[in-house]
Amino acid sequence: MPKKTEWTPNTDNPAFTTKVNEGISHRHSAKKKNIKKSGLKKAEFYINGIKAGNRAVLAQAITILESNAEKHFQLGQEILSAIIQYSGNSIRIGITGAPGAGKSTLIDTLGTKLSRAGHKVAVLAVDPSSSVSGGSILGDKTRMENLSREENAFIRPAPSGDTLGGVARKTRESLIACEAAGYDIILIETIGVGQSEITVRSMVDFFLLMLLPSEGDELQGIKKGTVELADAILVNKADGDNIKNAELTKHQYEQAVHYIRQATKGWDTVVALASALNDTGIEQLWDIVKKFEQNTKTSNIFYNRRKEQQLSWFRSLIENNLLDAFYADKRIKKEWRNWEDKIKNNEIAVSNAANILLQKFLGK
Ligand SMILES: Nc1nc2c(ncn2[C@@H]2O[C@H](COP(=O)(O)OP(=O)(O)OP(=O)(O)O)[C@@H](O)[C@H]2O)c(=O)[nH]1
Ligand SMILES: [Mg+2]
Repeated sequence: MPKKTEWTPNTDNPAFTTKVNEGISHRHSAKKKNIKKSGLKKAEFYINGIKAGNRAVLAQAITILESNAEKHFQLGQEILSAIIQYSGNSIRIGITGAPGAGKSTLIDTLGTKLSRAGHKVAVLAVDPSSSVSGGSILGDKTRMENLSREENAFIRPAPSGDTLGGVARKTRESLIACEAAGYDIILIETIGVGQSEITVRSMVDFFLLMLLPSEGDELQGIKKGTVELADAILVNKADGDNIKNAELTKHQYEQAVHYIRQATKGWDTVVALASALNDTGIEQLWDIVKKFEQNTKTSNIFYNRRKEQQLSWFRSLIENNLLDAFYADKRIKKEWRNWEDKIKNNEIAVSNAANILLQKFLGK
């Protein structure tokens, strides 16, 4: 059982309008946990609930989408097929940065402002470490006290107990469900380790990299590749004694971005300062996002990127499913050892063995 987040009350409290649902940590566990209580309903129930913007039903639907059980998969696909036409009407923003850079604090401050301004804000998380630890790190550490009390907000911790590929599928499908429920701003938090930032970049319109103020001129443990994914770089914690270093860091990155490829054609990466804690620079950050949206919509890059993202998702699903099917194939499983031995002993050319097995799989 995942640890309770620090900010959730011990007892049900109507003041907390956003309930954090547990992720699913094991195969089929959805059946045992969240879903069983209320029993599975027909697809109509979830479809209507989502269309009506019912947060509790949205959360249940996402639990179904996150489940790996076959019967949930069928139900999930039925729900998705019906709501997909209502999705897409949002700006999708990815936020990455080193642990402790202030991503959650920024989401709390920015999200609260946007909710109060009448937007519907959904927060999702992609946490690659969850597949290793079995627990949702972002979920446990999520401390969005203010945003969690907003009626216009929906916060969902990272799905756990899966590969990054699995987490990515679930996040994409959750995103569609949130949009269909009327959320017009989607914020996706991810720790900038491994491949997760590339995965998140592939599902968002705007990508933000958060940095800490630093004295050195080194690129603070962030891979150069990550800087190249960013539409904006925010040096956070520009407050108190940090202000000078924050300005220094901003200057260094302003120089650095001249030498890297634009993450989005026609848009120069912006470097800005903020204090998520003290709420400075947050409105300016939102202005940058709005300007980006306007520019890329005018140039059609916004829409073209989304189409391209859909297609690459499609391709990666086909590739992953083919791989899974291949390794799950009974005939292949039975002979696998044998072929491995032959290859190790140089009894057959690797390409020949691969070819024979593939032909077998394809039933030729
Ligand atoms: N001084 C200062 N502290 C901040 C600011 N933003 C966040 N913090 C603090 O930095 C710590 C980490 O903040 P989080 O928002 O949890 O950082 P995070 O990037 O989400 O961290 P992970 O999810 O663990 O990767 C907390 O103690 C925050 O209160 C800021 O603008 N100024
Ligand atoms: Mg966080």
